[in-house]
Amino acid sequence: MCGVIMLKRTCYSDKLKEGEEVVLSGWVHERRDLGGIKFILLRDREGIAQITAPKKKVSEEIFKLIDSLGREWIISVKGNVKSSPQAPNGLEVIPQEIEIISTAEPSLPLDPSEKVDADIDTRLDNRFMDIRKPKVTAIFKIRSEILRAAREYLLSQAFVEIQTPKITASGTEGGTELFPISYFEREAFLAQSPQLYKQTMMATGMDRVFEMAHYFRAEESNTRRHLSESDAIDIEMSFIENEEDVIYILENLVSHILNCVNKNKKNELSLLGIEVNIPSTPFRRVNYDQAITLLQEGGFNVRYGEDLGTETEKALGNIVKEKYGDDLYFLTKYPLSTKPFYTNFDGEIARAFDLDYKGVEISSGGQRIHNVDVLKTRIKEKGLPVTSFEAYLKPFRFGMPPHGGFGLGIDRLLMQMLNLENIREGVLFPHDRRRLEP
Ligand code: AMO
Repeated sequence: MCGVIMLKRTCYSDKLKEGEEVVLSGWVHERRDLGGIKFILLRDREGIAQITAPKKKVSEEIFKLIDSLGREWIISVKGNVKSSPQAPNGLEVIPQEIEIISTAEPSLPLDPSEKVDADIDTRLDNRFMDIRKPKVTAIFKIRSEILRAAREYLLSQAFVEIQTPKITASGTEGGTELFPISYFEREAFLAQSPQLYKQTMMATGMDRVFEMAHYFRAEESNTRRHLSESDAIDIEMSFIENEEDVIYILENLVSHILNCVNKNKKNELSLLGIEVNIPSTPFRRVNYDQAITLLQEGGFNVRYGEDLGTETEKALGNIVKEKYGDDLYFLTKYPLSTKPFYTNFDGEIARAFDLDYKGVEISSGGQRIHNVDVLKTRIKEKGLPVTSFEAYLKPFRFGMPPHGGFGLGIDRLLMQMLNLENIREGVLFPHDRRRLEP
């Protein structure tokens, strides 16, 4: 009868123990027929198990049923675990019962056994099947560990997890990359970042907050590191002396994340052939002037006052790696003109920073302006309408402590940690200018 499972899974494929009776459930990864002996490679979330059916040891019914199985059918297998030096992990299952749970059409949209490569568009068009590949599953298990480790660290530092609206009345990060939506009789926007809300939280006395945030940005260009929807770990903290207090949290957060991934996701890293270099803290600081000098000395045509573009960032990453051996470094003391209106400053220098990982910006943050008059002036100087920031400005009039924070892009951190060619590889269902489905 449809929907009733007779054999209930007892364990995943990585938990087999010799002599035990088990039920495994998963996808038919491969099937081999050597005449007197048949094999099924059964894949589940944790790996691949070999089901071995010697004609002499299994029932005739099972021996025949194996012939009918197609690739990517879902089956459950009840059987005994035996040692077998040729099998994965040295163990195999001799089947007593096999239940067919679901069939699959014979012509697969891509090859989940990873023998035939597919281009990124084919992979993303068929993401449900792409994620069946053990290496792709490994990426998302590592992603989950990043989030777990981040929460662990931030909670240990007295941060409180919050959630803020994703439909907003105004932009925060420059106004050019907003998605307008129709909101009853008014125009509204999808949130580019929790920036204004997390700052508002500093006026509530909550002191230290973080959000696993979702950003919406109408990125015009179709690059390997930009998405229309992305995720970030956003924090905001009060009573700071300057941006160094924020940098301290960020470097220790990233260091904790890398350590946890290294310790807790060994199998996934080894499947992907990745070794994560654990940086020592404090991370290197490269100030903006030094960065420009290093780039100019390296023959790059950059001028003081410019924000660094993708190519110059990458070049700087190579220079820093070569000169100092560092993958992770802060870029500090940017010219104020390159930073958003809420950034605090000393003269023309912003109290802001970026964190770069192997030549890609993975985070930016800084100390914010907490004086309401200065803030209004900066909004005007940036050519933004003060009227649309009234709700944001109000808390600044009734007791706002000095504060700062950062946004750490999870997709970019994962991409750089695992040397992924494209940010989309580390996102379940990436959306960009061209892609809205799946
Ligand atoms: P920023 O705009 O630099 O700063 O964003 C912070 C980090 O988020 C990631 N990121 C993205 N990742 C993929 N695709 C995108 N389109 C995208 N946009 C941003 C990057 C980036 O470093 N409010 C500030 C943060 C703060 O100061 O607290 C902000 O949003 O890794």
